[in-house]
Formats: sequence, C-alpha cells, structure tokens
Amino acid sequence: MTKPGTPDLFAEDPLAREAADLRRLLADYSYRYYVLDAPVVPDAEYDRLFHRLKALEDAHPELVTPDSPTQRVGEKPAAGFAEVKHAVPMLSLDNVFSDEDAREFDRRVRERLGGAHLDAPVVYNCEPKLDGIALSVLYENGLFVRAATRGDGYTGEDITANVRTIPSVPLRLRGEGWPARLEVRGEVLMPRDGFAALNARAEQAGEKTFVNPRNAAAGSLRQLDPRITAARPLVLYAYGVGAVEGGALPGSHHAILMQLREWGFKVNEHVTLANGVDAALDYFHRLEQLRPSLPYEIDGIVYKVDELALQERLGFVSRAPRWAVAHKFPAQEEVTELLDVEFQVGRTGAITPVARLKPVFVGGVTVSNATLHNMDEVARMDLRIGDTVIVYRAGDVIPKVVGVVADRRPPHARHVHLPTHCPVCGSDVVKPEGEAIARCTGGLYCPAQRKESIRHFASRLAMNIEGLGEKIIDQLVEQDLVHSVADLYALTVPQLAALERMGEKSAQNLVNAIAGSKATTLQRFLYALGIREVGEATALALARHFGSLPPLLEAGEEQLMAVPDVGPVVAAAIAQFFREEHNRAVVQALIAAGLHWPEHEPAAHATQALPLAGQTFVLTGTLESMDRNVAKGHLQALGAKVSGSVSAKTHVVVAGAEAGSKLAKAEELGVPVWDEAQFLALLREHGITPESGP
Ligand code: 5U1
Repeated sequence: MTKPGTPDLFAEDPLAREAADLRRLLADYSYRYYVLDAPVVPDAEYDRLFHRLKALEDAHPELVTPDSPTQRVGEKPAAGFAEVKHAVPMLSLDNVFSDEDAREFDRRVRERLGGAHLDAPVVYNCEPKLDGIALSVLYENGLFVRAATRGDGYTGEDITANVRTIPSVPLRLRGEGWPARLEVRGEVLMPRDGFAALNARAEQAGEKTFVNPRNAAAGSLRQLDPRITAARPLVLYAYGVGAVEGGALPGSHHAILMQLREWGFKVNEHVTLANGVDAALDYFHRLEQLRPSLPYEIDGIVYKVDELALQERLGFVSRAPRWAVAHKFPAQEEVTELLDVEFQVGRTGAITPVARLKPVFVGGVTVSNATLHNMDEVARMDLRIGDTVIVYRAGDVIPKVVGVVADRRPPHARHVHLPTHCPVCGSDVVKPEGEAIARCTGGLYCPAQRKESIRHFASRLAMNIEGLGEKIIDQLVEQDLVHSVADLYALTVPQLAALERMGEKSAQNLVNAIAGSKATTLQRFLYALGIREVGEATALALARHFGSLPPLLEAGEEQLMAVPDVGPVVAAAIAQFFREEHNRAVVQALIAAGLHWPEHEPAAHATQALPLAGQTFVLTGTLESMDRNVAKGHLQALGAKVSGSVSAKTHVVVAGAEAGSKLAKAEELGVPVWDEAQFLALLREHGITPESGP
C-alpha cells in the first residue's frame, strides 16, 4: 500500500495512472456530492467509476492507497454544524446491478453461514432503497434529543434543530418498552409532488431550482435556519437502529421495523419478508413495475438477512455489512455526449430545441434524442454542442436533458443559436420579449404546422379518425393533397390507395373513418381546431357555455372571460383565432363538408343549467347506433358526468351488447340499467337523434 500523497510511484505504469486518475476524480465528485450538495455527475456514473477502481485494486492490491475512496465511506462534514461521533458507525451498502449478482450475494451468505443454511432458503427482509439522505435520530427515555447526518460514517453533523421540524420524526415515542437510549436510522426524502411544488415556487420567484428530490432534501436538511427546513416537505422513513442501551429489541430486522412503527416512526409500506432469493427477486421486479407510480423516488431494493443472530455471524467488511446488499434498478440518469441541437416545429408553430445524443442506455431504453423544452432552458444550463450532458428518463416520460457536466466541456464546444428562420418553411422566427417560446410565423403555410394540426385534428379526443397515422399525414401534406384539415373530407379511395403503405381496403376504411367523424360534438370540434390554450376541458366549457358555434365565433374577450376557467390569456387566444380570416375559412369549409353536432340552449353557468347536471352515467358494452365516445360526448353536452366504473353513486348504466362486469355490478348495487333504446329516447327528448349526432 502506498502512502497518501506519495508522488507518482507508478507514473509509467498505465494501470497505476488510471487508478490515480480515478481516485482524484472520485474524491472530487464525492466532495461535491457530500460536502457541497452540488453533484456534477449522476450516481450511476459515480458507481461505475468506483467499481472500475475497485476492480483495479482487487486485481492489483499494490495499487491501494489509504486515501482511496474504496477505503472509507464518505467525506468531511461541511462547516457550520457541530460534529457528532456515531457510537455505532453508519456504514454503507454494497451494490449489485443484476439478478445474477443478487443470486451470487445469496450464495455467499449461505456459504458463510454453512451447515443447514447451505441448501435452505435464507429469509430476507426486502425494502425499497429510498433515494434520500441517511439520518440518525437519538431518543433518551423516549424523547428526541439529537439528529445527525451520516457524514463520513463515523462523524456526522448535528442537525437536531432542523430535524425537529420534520413532522414524521416523533418528538416523543409512542407506546412503551423502548430502550433508555435508542438511536433510529432512516432516510429523509422529499416526495415528488412536494419537490415539484417547491421548484415551481422557486422558478416563479426567479430562484435556483433543485435538480432532483434527493438534492432538494439534502439542501433542506443542511439549512442553517431551521425555519427554512420547516417549510420544506420532508419525510423520514426509519429502516434500522444504531446504538441501543438500557433495553432490548426483537431478534429479527423485520420485527424491529414493526416495533419502530409501533413507537411512532414511518416505516415504508412495501417492507416485506422473502423466503429465499427467488422470492426476493420477485419482489424486486414487482417494485420495479411500481416504481414510476410511487410518490417518492427509489433507486433499488435492499435485501437484509432478517435474523439478527445470522447477521452477527456474517459480520462486516471494511465499508459494508456482509448480511445486506442494495440491488439497484437501471439508472434513470446517465451521461452522454450532445452531438447536435435541432429544432422541431409544433402545431402552433412553437420551435422546440431537441438534443441529438450519442445513444445511451437510460431508464431501461436506448435514448438518442431528448427534449430541451425551450431556449431559456438551453441558456439556463449553458448548454453547448459537444458537452457531456446528463439525461433523465423515468417510466414512460420523454427523455430530457437536465444538466451539463461543465468540467468535461471540450475546447471545441459550440454555442446553440435559435434559428432566425423556420427550419421547415423558411418563414421568420419570432420570440416575443419575456416569452420562453419561439415561433415560426408561417402558420398553415408551414408544412410542419400543417402536419401537426392534422395529427391533432385526427387524434382520439378530437375527431378520433382511426387509421390517419403520422406516415399518411406526412405523405398527404408532402404531396399537397391536404392543405387544411377540411381537405381531409374530400379525399377519395384512389387518392389514398396510391399512397405508400396503403392498400385499397385500408384506403376505403380510412375514407369511411373520415366520413364517420362528421357526426361529432361541439366540444370535440372546438378541441380539434387546435386553438392555442384550448384543451379538452376548455373546449367542453366553451361548448356548454355557448351551446352552438355562431355566438362563439363572434364573442369578444369580455364575453369569453365569462366562461368558467377562461382567463385573459385563454380568451385572447380564442378571440385571436376566430379573428383570423383563414381560420374562419377552415371552420366554414368543415361545416360545408358536413361536420355537425347537436346544439343546445346556451347555459350561462354551465352544468347547473343543463338537463343532466349532477347525474353520473356509465356506458358499457357495444352500442349499435353510435361509437361509445360519441355517446359520451352527447351525455357530457347534456351536463352528465360519464364515469368509467359503477358505484352506488351511479345514476344510470347504459348497457349495449355484450355488457360484462359493469352490468353485473350495477345489478348487484341496484343501479338502474338502460338498454340502447331507452338511451336513444333520452337523447331524442333533448333534440339529439343518431342522425343529428351519429
Ligand atoms: N431501506 C434501507 N436503506 N438502507 C440504506 N435500508 C438500509 N440499510 C442501510 C443503508 C445504508 O444500511 C444498513 C444495512 C447498514
């Protein structure tokens, strides 16, 4: 082993050089992460470098130095808080990254225990590895007396005043039987919704935002002013104990957690026992599925040998227990190179910068493009082409670039410039002062905007034209067959059959689907027009308020603001849309093409004045006379709420052919069930017939 700071003994040995470089890099990353709370690379990158160094040192023990990050657990505490010496060191966990390595861990455990354990399953306590900050909280005679960070595992920081403000930290233990001195350990985290709200507030106030909930939790705990911590949504989950004196605890980890719950701690709701490694891996894969829907972030599963007597026999290696391991999920953050920035044009002309990336495996898929949102984001991150960037992808969300690793910027990195002209149609690009979004001024002259507006028009919640996909829309616009959405209704079977990937039969189906979409609702029609700021809910509010199209076409901003939930921005966007001659022409052309919808008396205050206001309907089975979505639209237009499930609060279930479990549930609960004829009679009563609607 060489001494720390020993000058390059292995200068000419490439492995020694690599190990020295890794030590320096890891020490720097660790300092920024633990001391400054300002990480510069994702955890996955740190883990990878750490494992590379560990592998080098395992193969060449002469390369190990006492200052190697493999020889210790963390970094020095930051200045500003008193030191706390941990009576029982707060060590860390070894990681595994695959099922195979988890099985290998289990095999080692059984081999070490030997005897009957060799072939018998070991019972593991399985728990989510919460992505927060490790914390020690000390209780004397049941009263909270001190809280400390993990620090380097041996010495942490005294953050008692801050932790006292966290509502899930009991100030006095509940129940009875606690040891006179009890140190509980756990993870402090910030739930996703609290994190999003905190960042939204910071953004509004023009303050710095946090990169992720873990950072936000760390920053909140290390405030010198506890009032700031108090305003942050932090939660403590207990996952174990440290020092225990003057009393005894149960003999298994799981039982201890249940006991901590009794004493008033939050213990994760997914903690469970698994009999053997197969059951533990089943749990891992179940939680991996649940991960995106959990209200907080987790980055893996911790398996712990449950029986304390067995834990004792297994003992520790230098930095971690032999009886526990963290099985990590695939990383959600990764680093890669930004190859280029291109600009996409959306339906409303919004120009969005898109990152072209060197392909990288993140969140379980290979990602080569990621959104950059807008130029303000690009400026905020000081992003340059050639940079090493941090890419985030979780669940089904669109991958995004969340940061730049500034110290890896190559000398040739280039600034990103907003184009002055639209990359698709060449029209001027404008970015109004104070707005984040730049726009192409080409309107429907711009093929990109035309394609997007057709895509939106045909989408499920708009005109719901099945079979009108992206590839077909591209061809229709590029071959000049469709200039505006109204042209869709003049398309013929031979025209469509001549397109790539289209046969006679699919062309006929598409013509039928387009024709079928003519019978619609005012809400769908308004939504389909793609007016800026008008989503599905606003379209419904407008349809209910005005009842028919003509008064809406003429409405000024004042009148529009009388619609529930329509404010000045939305009112201005709607009025502006209908003032434009070419938009009015498209509306007229659509009506001339045969689009129609049931009209109603305008309702000054929406649902209250509508005939089915306050009533909940459920549609089930197949209706012969109309698509279920159209039926839903009719009911909503009459003020009813249409629900997807039957409960005692349901007023009517409309059952078409082959209705299944919802019909059975309605019968069980005694909810009135109507057949299609009764439903059509209701619509007719209110002036809607399958001919005037579908
Ligand atoms: N859930 C959980 N997280 N976590 C982290 N349990 C747990 N245990 C740990 C750590 C560092 O350490 C003990 C096994 C020593």
